[in-house]
Amino acid sequence: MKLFGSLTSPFVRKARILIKEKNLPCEFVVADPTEAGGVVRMRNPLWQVPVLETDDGESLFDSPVIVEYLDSLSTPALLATSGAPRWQILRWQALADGIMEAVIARFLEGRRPIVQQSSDQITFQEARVAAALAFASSRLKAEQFLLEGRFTLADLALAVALEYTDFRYPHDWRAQHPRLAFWLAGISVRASFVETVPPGMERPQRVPN
Ligand SMILES: N[C@@H](CCC(=O)N[C@@H](CS)C(=O)NCC(=O)O)C(=O)O
Repeated sequence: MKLFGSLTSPFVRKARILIKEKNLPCEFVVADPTEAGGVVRMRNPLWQVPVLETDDGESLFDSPVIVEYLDSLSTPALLATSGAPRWQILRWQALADGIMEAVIARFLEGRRPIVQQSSDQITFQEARVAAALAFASSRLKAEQFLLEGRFTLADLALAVALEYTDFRYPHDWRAQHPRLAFWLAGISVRASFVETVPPGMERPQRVPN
């Protein structure tokens, strides 16, 4: 198997962390989704990373499909296969993916020439991130993991989203959500997280007072 992706994409990082957590035989290949005629565009008509090449040559996208496929290859599952835990884990992943999308949208807007930037768009994306972090904070229990008393895809996805927020939208969300910050610190020390830190991302990032 081969996983194609960039070093900075949080969606790719979800899959990379899952591969490490489960010690799966999958090669990571750095690939540029903007390259015309490149492997990403050949394998994913949405021109996005991550893309997974399975052992039978099939291409899988997008990241929720890839992580579920990879998770199905060995036990223990990081995504419960049925019942309430499954929907809860999938909702955590949806929340995390939504945070990543909002952070990316804000970041890309901020990279447009100043005269073309929409401050409304930036404010809107920041408000979405704030609402999502408040939701996450309100659902957090005083436990090491989000649910099931063990590390699941929910912990994986939300921690990737929060670290990506630190990377591309550094602001002091920890002051408002100290329990979330404490929970993240416990997840971030896992080898799978340490080994997949994007280049240029220091951990933890804090806004100076
Ligand atoms: N819903 C997709 C989102 C993937 C995505 O947005 N990937 C970005 C990188 S973070 C991408 O490939 N963008 C295309 C580009 O940079 O040209 C998933 O979960 O895989």
